[in-house]
Amino acid sequence: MSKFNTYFLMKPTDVIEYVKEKLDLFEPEADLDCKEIGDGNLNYVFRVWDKNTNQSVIVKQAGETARISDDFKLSTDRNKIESDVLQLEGKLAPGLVPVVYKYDEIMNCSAMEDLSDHVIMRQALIEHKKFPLFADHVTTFMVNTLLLTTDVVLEHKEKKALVKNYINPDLCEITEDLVYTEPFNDYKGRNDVFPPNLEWVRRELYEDQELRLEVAKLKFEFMTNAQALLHGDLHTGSIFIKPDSTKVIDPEFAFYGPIGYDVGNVIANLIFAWVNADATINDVAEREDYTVWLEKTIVDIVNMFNEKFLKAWEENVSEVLAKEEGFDKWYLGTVLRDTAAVTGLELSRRIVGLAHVKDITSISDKNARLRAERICLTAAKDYIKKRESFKTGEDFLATLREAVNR
Ligand code: SR1
Ligand code: MG
Repeated sequence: MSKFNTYFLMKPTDVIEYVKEKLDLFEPEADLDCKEIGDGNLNYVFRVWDKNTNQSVIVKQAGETARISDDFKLSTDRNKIESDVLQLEGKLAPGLVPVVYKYDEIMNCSAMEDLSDHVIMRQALIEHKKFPLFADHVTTFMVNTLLLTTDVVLEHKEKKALVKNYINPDLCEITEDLVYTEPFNDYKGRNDVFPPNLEWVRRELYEDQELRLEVAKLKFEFMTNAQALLHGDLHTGSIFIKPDSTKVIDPEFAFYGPIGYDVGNVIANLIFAWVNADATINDVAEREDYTVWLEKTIVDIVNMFNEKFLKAWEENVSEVLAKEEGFDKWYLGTVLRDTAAVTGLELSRRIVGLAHVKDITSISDKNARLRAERICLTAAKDYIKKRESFKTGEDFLATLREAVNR
């Protein structure tokens, strides 16, 4: 009887056996090796390769708790959500996600295309690499996967069936707590603030009553606005990249929520790259060159998103009332408002909350890190409080610039 008929958390040697028994990918004479390469907060990621041919595959397995902390008990079927969503996204945005070969509902694992010729975008940005096609690729991904899963495009019963299918309560609870609640109200005592910034964070976030009220409104919008099938965790650690190719991975947080949640995550994580470059590149010309590229990328993403969204709207909308003149621009306006708010939420939670980003934590000089954190948090407050005023890429950049100069 196969040992893979009952769930257990695999080690690399088990994964080699698993691949031989369950996947029809390698020749019988293949000499397989395996390494666990995951660096995310939740799952285990194994790379398996044939030492003779270098042919390879990724096996990703979900454990019963989060890798980052046993505090989070999570349903292991998040891996099913991930592989189903990757397959749907592959149809909506061809070439922009990895190919899934198999999902195994007993072992709660999936096998997918190995993207080892790409690199994780967060690390590449920390190494100051540029990706001129990223803005184009990521905006195509977002417009296609988001607008095309809304009920302005889909037949309403089909959309409602998707909402039901992608109800994802465990992972939504993580986002509700870690993104919306705890950075502004540390009621679980899980926040992890850089000690020299503690007093500033207490005054500027925890004690800002106006900010807390706005975030409360946003949390309930996040929980109730079933607008589109989100990726749900679209930060630069969820993107594999090389100069001519972008692949979005890890949609295990997918559920029906506000479109701006994905777009805001992308913008915030480019701002993390910006403050990292500002803090760590000593040569003035080099620093200017890299930060200007990041600024242009932020501006391009918002502006390209706007253009592609309106074009895709014209080509795909089926709902009769959505064709009323002016409704497209009104709807896009609400998406940009939510994008600004989420930019601010993601900037806050990655600095104050439990799950940090390396762009900030790798800044070794204390004062430089303090400055980087305060730029992000100062901008974050404006993105949240003034969210109605963001329409263009230039608007998003202006708020970052103001925070730098304050
Ligand atoms: C307990 S999980 C913490 C964070 O890691 C994931 O990548 C999500 O961003 C989540 O909020
Ligand atoms: Mg992830």
